[in-house]
Amino acid sequence: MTTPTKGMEIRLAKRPTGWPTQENFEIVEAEAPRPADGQIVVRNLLMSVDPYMRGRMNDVKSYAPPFQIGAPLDGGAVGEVVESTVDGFKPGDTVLHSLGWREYAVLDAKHAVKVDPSVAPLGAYLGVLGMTGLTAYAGLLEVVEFKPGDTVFVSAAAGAVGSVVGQIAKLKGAKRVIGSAGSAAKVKYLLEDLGFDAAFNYKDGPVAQQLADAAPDGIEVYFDNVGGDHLEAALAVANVHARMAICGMISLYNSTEPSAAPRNLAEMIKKRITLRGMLVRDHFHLQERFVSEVGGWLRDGRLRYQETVVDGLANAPEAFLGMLRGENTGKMLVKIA
Ligand code: NAP
Ligand code: FER
Repeated sequence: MTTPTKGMEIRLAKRPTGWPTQENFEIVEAEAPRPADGQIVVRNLLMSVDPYMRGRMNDVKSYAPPFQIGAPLDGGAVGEVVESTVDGFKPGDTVLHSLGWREYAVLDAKHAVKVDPSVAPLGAYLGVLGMTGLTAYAGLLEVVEFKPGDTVFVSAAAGAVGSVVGQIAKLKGAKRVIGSAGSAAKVKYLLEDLGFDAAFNYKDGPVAQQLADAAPDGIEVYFDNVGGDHLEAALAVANVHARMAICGMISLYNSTEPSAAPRNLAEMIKKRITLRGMLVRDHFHLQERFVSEVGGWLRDGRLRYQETVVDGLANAPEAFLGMLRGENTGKMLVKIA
């Protein structure tokens, strides 16, 4: 294929306050730069939309730099190499990289990882066998040091991270796995397809009451994807020496007011609870073990995953907003080509 000179890209048009809308994005046809020495040109096929991207729309210093107004957004993507100046990468190779939100990416080959589309479908490299899967694996095994016999509660349980957390906990001998999610269909999915022992729709009533009903003997582990009232409820039902992975707090990402909950952090003292914040980047040393173990469960059909795929780069903002609203089950992806 000849290298195109133009491609569509999604740029940040203006920064949101509260919930973002389509107005915060613009789709533009851009001139594709020529690859310099050491670079490759990639035709993107599939990209990820992730909760952390909401934080990057704000102009604040964090673990990832803010997106710049007038510049394309970026994030995980897989695509096909169409031009290469580098030994070891050739047209036709499939690569994982971090320049999504555009049709064509030009990047240093050292920032691309070759993946094999015959080993796993492309979406798996962005989800269950990629960043969100590793987050689940590392959070459960390294951050809260899961032990067989633990009762585990996970929030956003039908999402990319949560669905893997719950299944790994079951596979590794949890006494009981409890999930919360935002719809009856997701609750059914957790119970009937993913093997959770209990699940509830957090929109049906106070989380504290629903969790107390689902965890009559308390919990040893909470994997927090949501924060706020979910964290408060987990602290309330926690057993002595409970451990909590603070992975995400999506209930706060679009709020303009600080959250009132959790109002019961003093439970930490009474019960000697450990709360540990985590970033997946600190756990890349687990990559090989993770791919081997989770890959094995996938092959054996013991671990399942779902994806929600939105078609077309132009619909990427809508996919991102939909993910924030809970329209995904499993990993939310955008098919670019
Ligand atoms: P995801 O769970 O696949 O998608 C986000 C989900 O969050 C939505 O589907 C929605 O499901 C739920 N949600 C949205 N607003 C909510 C609210 N107010 N209360 C409760 N649930 C809400 O996304 P993911 O990529 O797997 O990420 C899950 C969490 O992990 C996020 O907090 C993310 O920031 C975090 N994360 C952290 C790391 C790290 O290194 N620390 C890495 C990856 C992800 P419902 O229908 O259930 O509401
Ligand atoms: C998320 C996805 C990734 C997130 C954090 C990360 C808190 C962190 C990645 C890293 O280690 O850089 O949704 O939310």
